[in-house]
Amino acid sequence: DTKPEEFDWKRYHPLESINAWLKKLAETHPEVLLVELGVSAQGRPILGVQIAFDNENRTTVFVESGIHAREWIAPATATYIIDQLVNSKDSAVQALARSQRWYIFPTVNPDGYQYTFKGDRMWRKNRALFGICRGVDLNRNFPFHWNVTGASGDPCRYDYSGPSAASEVETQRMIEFIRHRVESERIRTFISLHSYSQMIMFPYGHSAERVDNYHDLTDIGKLAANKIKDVSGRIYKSGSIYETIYPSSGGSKDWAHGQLKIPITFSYELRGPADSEDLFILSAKEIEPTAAEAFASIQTIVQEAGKR
Ligand code: ING
Ligand code: ZN
Repeated sequence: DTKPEEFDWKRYHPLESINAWLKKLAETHPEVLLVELGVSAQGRPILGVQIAFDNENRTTVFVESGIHAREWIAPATATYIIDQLVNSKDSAVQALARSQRWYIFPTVNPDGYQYTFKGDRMWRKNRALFGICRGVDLNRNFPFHWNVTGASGDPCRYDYSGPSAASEVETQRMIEFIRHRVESERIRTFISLHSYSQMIMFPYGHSAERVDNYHDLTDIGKLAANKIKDVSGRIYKSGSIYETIYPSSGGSKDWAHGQLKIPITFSYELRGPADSEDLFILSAKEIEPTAAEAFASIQTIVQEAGKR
């Protein structure tokens, strides 16, 4: 494990190291508050931070990552974003940090993440037990057009949607947390981080039906993808989940948009390696460039959200 003082973006860190770093950050920065979203099925705390400087007029951005255990670049990117918002010397980043309240949860599926370090590197779901198989795909478990397409009813499959909508404690805690704050703290932007495919996507996943602000989200997605091209030259595709990647239902951002009416909702598919058997295993050398391009484009999204 890595001590908080030695935490970096040159390697992937296990759950305990991430949590220790978050705690230390909260202890040493008055604008950072350690937040426990809840406790996982196996009893692990789901930790994240609130970053909030004094600002009466702010809206709130919610960032979720690690819902899929094996997508290690996602928590690495989330911790990079936290570090930038708190420690960047760039005045534009500082202004952006101050313009919002931020909730960032790097590992919303701590049991699964831990298991990818100690058991199976390619595990995706949580670790809830169903007879001979384990795990619900938490990004198929949200209660909005649950289990209508691109999800399985079989607990042995990688995309098992669960025995019922919001059956999982991790899903339930996220739902409660966001629902309680969506009005009072004006959550306007919701971002989830995944890998791999280089995409920036908005709802819906369950059907080709267009969201009410389809044109805004299309524009913002393109601006965000262009930002990445400027920063690193990488090409990210943008569009709705249904049109861009594959039909799927019960994802967190479909729920955030469709049920809670959070207007600006995007999910990222970050980089995967160009040539590897296992596209979830991205070299640690790519953490910094991947996180930097994602953060630059998230700045674009948040700025654009403020204009609409
Ligand atoms: N891809 C996502 C998945 O859950 C996705 C795509 C994102 C679907 C958001 C629905 C909502 O399958 C990966 N790589 O996990
Ligand atoms: Zn994923």
